[in-house]
Amino acid sequence: MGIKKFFFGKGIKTNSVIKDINYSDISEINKYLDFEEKDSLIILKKTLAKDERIYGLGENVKGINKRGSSFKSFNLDDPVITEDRRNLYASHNFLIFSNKLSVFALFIDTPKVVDYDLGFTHLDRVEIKIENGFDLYIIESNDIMPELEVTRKFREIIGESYIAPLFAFGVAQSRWGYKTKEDLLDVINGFNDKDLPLDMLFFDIDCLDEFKDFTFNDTFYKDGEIDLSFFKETREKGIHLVPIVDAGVKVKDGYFLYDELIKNGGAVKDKDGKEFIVGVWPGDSILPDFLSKEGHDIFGAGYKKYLDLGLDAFWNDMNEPALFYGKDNLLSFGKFLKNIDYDHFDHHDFEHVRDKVYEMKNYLNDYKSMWHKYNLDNDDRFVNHYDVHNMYGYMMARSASDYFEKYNKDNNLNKKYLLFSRSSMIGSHRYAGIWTGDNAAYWDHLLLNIKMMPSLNMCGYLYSGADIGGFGHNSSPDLLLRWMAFGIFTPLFRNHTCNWVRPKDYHLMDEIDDIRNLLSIRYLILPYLYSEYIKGVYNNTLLFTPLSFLYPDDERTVEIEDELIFGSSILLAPVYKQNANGRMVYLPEDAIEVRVKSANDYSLKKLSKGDHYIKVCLNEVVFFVLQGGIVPILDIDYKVKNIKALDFNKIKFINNGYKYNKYELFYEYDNTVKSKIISVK
Ligand code: MIG
Repeated sequence: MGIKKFFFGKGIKTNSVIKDINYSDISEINKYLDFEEKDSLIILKKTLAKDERIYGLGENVKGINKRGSSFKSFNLDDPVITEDRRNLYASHNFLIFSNKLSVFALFIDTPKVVDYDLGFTHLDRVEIKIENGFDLYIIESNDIMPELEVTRKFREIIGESYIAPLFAFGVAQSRWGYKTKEDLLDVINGFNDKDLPLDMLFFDIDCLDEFKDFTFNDTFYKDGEIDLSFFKETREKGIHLVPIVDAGVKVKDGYFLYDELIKNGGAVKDKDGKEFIVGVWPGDSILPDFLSKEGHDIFGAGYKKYLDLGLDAFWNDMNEPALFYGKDNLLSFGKFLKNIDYDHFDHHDFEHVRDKVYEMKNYLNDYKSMWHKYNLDNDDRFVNHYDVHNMYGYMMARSASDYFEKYNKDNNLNKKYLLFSRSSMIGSHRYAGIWTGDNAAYWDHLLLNIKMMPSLNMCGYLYSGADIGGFGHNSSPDLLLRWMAFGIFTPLFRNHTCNWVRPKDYHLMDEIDDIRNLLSIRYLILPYLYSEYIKGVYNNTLLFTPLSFLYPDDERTVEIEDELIFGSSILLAPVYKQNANGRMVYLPEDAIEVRVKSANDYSLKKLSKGDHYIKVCLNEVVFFVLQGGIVPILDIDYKVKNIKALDFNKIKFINNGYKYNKYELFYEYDNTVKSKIISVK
């Protein structure tokens, strides 16, 4: 099988890997790595060859090749995503070392902190520090495409990736700032007036009642009852409403979720067994203990409120978990403020206050003061939060997913649900997709989105995407259009914006014709996208593959990080620079350039292997179909007369063997939907 597992002390059960593999003798590790034990740490060491590249690590900044940087696994809510950030919202401890003579992959199976120095301190040296108590997997390959092979083997042992329903590949509009039912109706009507298609409309925390999970504020009520007609009519228009579900649960007697969690001991506790109170959006809150059977069951069942209304799509937020404050810490800060001698308030006092305020958020000592009862398919066992930190969002997704299964069973349904999360750890890829958190309206973050996709795929996250146009900061129309032109290819294609920046909802933009045409291109590519996605899930392949993985003999491809192979037949080379009218594209083989202006306006052109300057207007999408490639496109007469532009029921995806083969497609249309095929012989 080419997979070896090594024991480094009894760790915490993560269920990241679902295949049983016997331990190898520790001496066998020397072929790949040196290691040293120091205090409570294991330090893995490796010398890097001159040509060695390091791939993987899922959700992180920097390139596809991670060499030369340092990273850390510790899920963190921090929206300031700069080049030097070492950890984002997720921890994906899978990495590939690749040089001419050897390729192997590592997976460090732990929910604890991992510290990576990948040629950062010394250009040719790797040091990985891991808290003792974990399993280490080493995966080898002798294949001619070794990076793909080790990824495939890894994905085989961590289990099949989450499969999102077809509608989750539609057009998604979101903004933090929609507050009322009327706000949502404005968006729906706005899209309708502008002839824009809309498949999913997200709502954020302000639509909830006091930021409480599984509630609505009173604008969603009519005569004291929830306004069922609103939900019914939205669904009849083909729009799926997608509520946010935060991790923190408001402390409030009489709130069903709070009461149930308290009554059954399903919340995270302090060392004395009392609920640990934190501050998040609802103010004082408890954190469900998703590692406990009680927390898992109670929180999962909370979704019933939404499922009963016919809702079938959700996003999980604040599940690193994010802490604005720990209550005890806040109170002692209050005391400290009270005792200040304000008549002699000097710069020391000022700095003290400033630092205190700053460190209150996501305070390490708070994480270390929280306790879980890990009794979910495990021995009844109390574990400190710090030791399981990176599992929190993963287990939140599992609690929802397990409940969806139960709900289906109880109600004799066979529904697929959309679920994606901000925080994640390998294992959660079986239950949910992810989005990449609070990016900003930076051109650099568009490039980061492009580079991050293959790394996410390697770690099992196929249903994923970034906030199109950027979440934070004011976006500009050109950035939005360029970002859309890439986002059209990502499974989650969601325009989402922060509440205190200028709105960029599609229907509010002046460039409405361009936006409409770009959205239609999403539908044009959708059968291909979904087919390739399903193939990726069943074959453990990538939806976005670095060129170097597929053209190992072409030295040029090693340094190309702004082009990707999308599915098995398409090369993408998005424009990600402001004021650029196009870009240089390297084609590793002859290809057909497909230039698309809208779903029914495109042209084809033959191009030969090599470098080309490709012009791309702001309102078009250009992609390249490779040799032997076959790309089905929807041949729709794209006049969006009503808001439901595409009837997803008319596209059926068939299981035709799930064998990796460029020519196999996974869809079929009923005869009212026409399709065309672009193929390259
Ligand atoms: O502290 O719910 O990443 O998508 O709009 C911010 C409000 C909380 C962070 C999410 C973002 C969402 C926002 N949330």
